[in-house]
Amino acid sequence: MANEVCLRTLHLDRPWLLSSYESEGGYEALRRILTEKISQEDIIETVKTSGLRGRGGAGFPTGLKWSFINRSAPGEKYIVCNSDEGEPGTFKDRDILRYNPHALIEGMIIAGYAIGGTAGYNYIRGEFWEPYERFEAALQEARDAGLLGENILGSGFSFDIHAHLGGGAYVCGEETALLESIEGKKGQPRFKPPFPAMFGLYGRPTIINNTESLASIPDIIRQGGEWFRDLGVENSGGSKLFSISGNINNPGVFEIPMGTPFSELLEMAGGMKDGYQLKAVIPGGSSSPVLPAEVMMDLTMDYDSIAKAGSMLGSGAVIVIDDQQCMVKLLDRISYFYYEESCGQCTPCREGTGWMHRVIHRIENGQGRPEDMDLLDDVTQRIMGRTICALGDAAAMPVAAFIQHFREEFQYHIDHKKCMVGGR
Ligand code: L3W
Ligand code: SF4
Repeated sequence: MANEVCLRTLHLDRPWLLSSYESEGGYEALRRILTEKISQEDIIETVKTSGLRGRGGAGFPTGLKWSFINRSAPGEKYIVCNSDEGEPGTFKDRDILRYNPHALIEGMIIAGYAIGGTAGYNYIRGEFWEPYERFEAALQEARDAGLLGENILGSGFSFDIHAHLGGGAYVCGEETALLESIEGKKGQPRFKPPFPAMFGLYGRPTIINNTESLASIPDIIRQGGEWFRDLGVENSGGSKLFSISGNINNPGVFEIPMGTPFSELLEMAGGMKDGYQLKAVIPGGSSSPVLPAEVMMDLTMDYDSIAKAGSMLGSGAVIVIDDQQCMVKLLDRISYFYYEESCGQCTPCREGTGWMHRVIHRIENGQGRPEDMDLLDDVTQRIMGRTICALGDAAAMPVAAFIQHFREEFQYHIDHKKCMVGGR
């Protein structure tokens, strides 16, 4: 379909095969680059024009990131793909690996060519057995067809890709922890700067992009930067995968143009389940601030619209919450996740995630104390902006937002030792 980029082979029988991908224009971009000897500058410029922003959560402009690499520096330079999809609510990248792995492979080869790279690594979440096997099989198909490895299509350009199964920790999705993990070390984030573009894998210049970002590259080159940019809206180019879950009839992954109204996405997902009313939405994965229904229903699904409302588009993981849900119980679950996944390297995150979880858990269990709301406010302030990686903020932001928008539910739990919502 016209607007589909990452999922464009999905209508085919066995969409993951090389033959399926090639029937939809696959590897045309790479062939054109190598036969017409398109310059690295031109490729990076096209990616900049496309307005593609990093699909892993931060939304950093992809073309700009590629331009940070010193391409003329001698020695190894790497492309690393982050397929360690672990944010609660996010389940889009695994579908690219399962159903369109060649788009990612072609995107990684083009990225490697554009930065003068010598090899690529795809760090795949440890639990993703089926996606890992699909990706490995696709790598072999590409090698057998002369599209990957030594002297690609006789062009003189050589580039191979290695798949690496992750170690099972959420924090390994943080780009520098991921590099440590590939290097065989404990997956703990590094201080930044230096950014990976200067000091990355094995200390070499490295570009790390999300699976969806890299899988979008072939179509951007094939159909043009303007074509991709114009699918979306200002400051949010292209179409985007949204994984939508929660109290809806038809949870799943939808590829839609940036700027699509949230109300349309909700309709595509079958609307609210069992006739209950929409109460709140977490728009970009569990770390993004929750928004009340009345705010969310007026928003469009793009970076600026969600940011102006005080949240983040993040990785496009939309969690829909109906009016039967207890926000205290939900936050209890979310805060436990970040407490469990903190790597323990810095004190505000290691201690603060435990404090937040214990306080929320006792409120949920009818043992809240009158001072607990102030205590939670205080702890979130002491974490945000004071940690090595974004996990600290990711843990604190939901707590601050749940309290900001649903304070009365927390207060009711403390005052009455029970929930004000019926629950199911
Ligand atoms: C060179 C500079 N490079 C920035 C690069 C940097 C990175 C990218 C963005 O966090 C977010 C987080 C989660 N020279 C540079 C530079 N870069 N300045 O640009 O950097 P940053 O630090 O803004 O973000 P990050 O560390 O990549 C990611 C949020 O995403 N999130 C996470 C979702 C998790 C998943 C998942 O499990 N798949 O998506 C959701 O919202 O909270 O804010 O490459 O090196 N001057
Ligand atoms: Fe580790 Fe948390 Fe510090 Fe990140 S913020 S380095 S996860 S302790």
